[in-house]
Amino acid sequence: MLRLSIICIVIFFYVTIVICNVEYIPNLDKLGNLTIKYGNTTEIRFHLKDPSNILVQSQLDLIRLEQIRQGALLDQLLEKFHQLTSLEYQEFPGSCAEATALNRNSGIYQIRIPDYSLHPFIVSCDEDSHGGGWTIVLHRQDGSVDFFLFWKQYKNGFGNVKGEFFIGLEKLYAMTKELDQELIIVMEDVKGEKRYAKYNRFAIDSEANQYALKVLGEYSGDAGDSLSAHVNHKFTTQDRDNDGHKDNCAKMFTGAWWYASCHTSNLMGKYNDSTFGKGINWLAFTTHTASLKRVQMMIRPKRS
Ligand SMILES: [Ca+2]
Repeated sequence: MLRLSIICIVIFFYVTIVICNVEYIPNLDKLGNLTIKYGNTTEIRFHLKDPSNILVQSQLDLIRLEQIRQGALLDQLLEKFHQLTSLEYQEFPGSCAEATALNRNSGIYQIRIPDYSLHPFIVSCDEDSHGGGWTIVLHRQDGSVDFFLFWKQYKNGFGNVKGEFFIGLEKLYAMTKELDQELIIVMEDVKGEKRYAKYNRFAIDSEANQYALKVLGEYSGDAGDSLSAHVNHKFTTQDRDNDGHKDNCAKMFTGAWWYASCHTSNLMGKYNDSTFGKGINWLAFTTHTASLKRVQMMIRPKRS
């Protein structure tokens, strides 16, 4: 119909122009406006209201709707992509028990504690002692790392995860806050005798409460209980005195610990020092005048 109208109009003007012998220039734009010029000055415009215009319009509307739908789909895909590539949505085990669940091998793993950070951190896992699944939080074995350090180091952790290290109070707080944990301390004295002390619950408080030793469960083992005397005591370092003694126990005994006034255990004491109370002591096993050759303090989510 549109074409027919255009043809009729063009024929009409062609005949008129041939008869009248004048020049013309016809032009049809996309909106259906037909413009015809006579010579240089006269111009006539037509708007072709044809049902086919409505058809074109509806087709344009469909295309626009499809563009909106595809735009929304693209937004969804982009959001999914950002999720998959952001740390927040990546999968990491939350403990050594999870990390080693399949291969059951001791070693270095990455775990993430969301309460601590979205970024994972590396830990040393022990699958060989007392049923495995242990995250090592403290390891002493050769005196290669100086443990007579300050609050900041004890808060953040220090040392070498493949050698001697302390995991850090902030991580320890997050780990023991997130899940009920049990604690084991495995020790070896200078003669090579091995003993352990196990507690069926363990949790420390936040920095606001000086990382106090908040929860310590029932003891079992063969090393004797030399930690219960420290329950409810805050952590003390040489630069942060939170203990019950008039002086600073960390300074007096070259370590850092949940000192009362002062200690029945001193696992951050000076390596290989047999001076009274200054070495790596576990009173019920070493007394105050012998230092452990090797000690590992480890936690794992409590098994029901
Ligand atoms: Ca004090």
